[in-house]
Amino acid sequence: MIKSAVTVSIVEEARNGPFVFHDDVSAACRTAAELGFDAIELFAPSGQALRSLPLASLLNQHQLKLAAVGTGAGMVVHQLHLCDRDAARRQQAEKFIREIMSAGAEFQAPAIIGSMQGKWDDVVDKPTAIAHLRDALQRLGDHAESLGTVLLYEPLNRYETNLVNTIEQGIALLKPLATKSVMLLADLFHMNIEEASVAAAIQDAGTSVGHVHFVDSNRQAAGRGHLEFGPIASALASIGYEGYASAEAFPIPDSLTTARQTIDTFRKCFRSSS
Ligand code: LER
Ligand code: MN
Repeated sequence: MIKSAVTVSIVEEARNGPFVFHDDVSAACRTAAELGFDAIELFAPSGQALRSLPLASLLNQHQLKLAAVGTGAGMVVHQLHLCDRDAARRQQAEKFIREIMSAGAEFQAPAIIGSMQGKWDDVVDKPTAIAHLRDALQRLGDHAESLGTVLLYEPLNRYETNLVNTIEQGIALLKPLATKSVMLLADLFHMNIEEASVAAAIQDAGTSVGHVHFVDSNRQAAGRGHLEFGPIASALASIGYEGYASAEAFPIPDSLTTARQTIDTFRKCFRSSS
């Protein structure tokens, strides 16, 4: 059965980012639980910052799981990424990701590689960038396996990366890897920009899909834009997806309305008997 999650960011530099709740993890957990979410997804400044939260007691108190942990603070705060021209910076990026992976794994939560994948440029050409990214994903995938989790790799729309924009390109990126521990994150907002058909792309990805960012065309709560969720829900059912549909959306008009609208649409999509 598909499970629901909602994002919480405690990254100051991402205050205007597409996260439903900001800053107060305790209040976010309380509201998420009251609305009936299964889990939260956390965007934190570092592995250390994750560890310094009273996460075990909050999750336990509210009967929530940790769906996933984001690594994008490495880029947003430190401008680190896996395709940097400087090998030492690439290593720092990988170390930053590993620390978040380890902190998340204590709660069986996978880490997400989104903006940390980086871009190609006039110094690092596209084949070199793809090679750097594949090498890093191989090592990080092995690390995820050793932690008993997976790593989630997220294709992003063309305005955020020039490396991998579609699910099909994501599958091609992961195909040569000698690990099954890297899975795709299907973000419906990015897919709405890049895919000919969001539902068909999910269908084609099949069992490669490990996580879903559940959001509408305008990056607001599912139900506030023009995505057709019926075919998307059917595609997820047909591939046997049983992971999280996690709300990564702007808190427009506010966090509570966004969370409430998300869980309403989630229930219509995944819990209605008709
Ligand atoms: C960035 O646009 C995004 O979708 C995040 O999930 C990546 O970390
Ligand atoms: Mn996303």
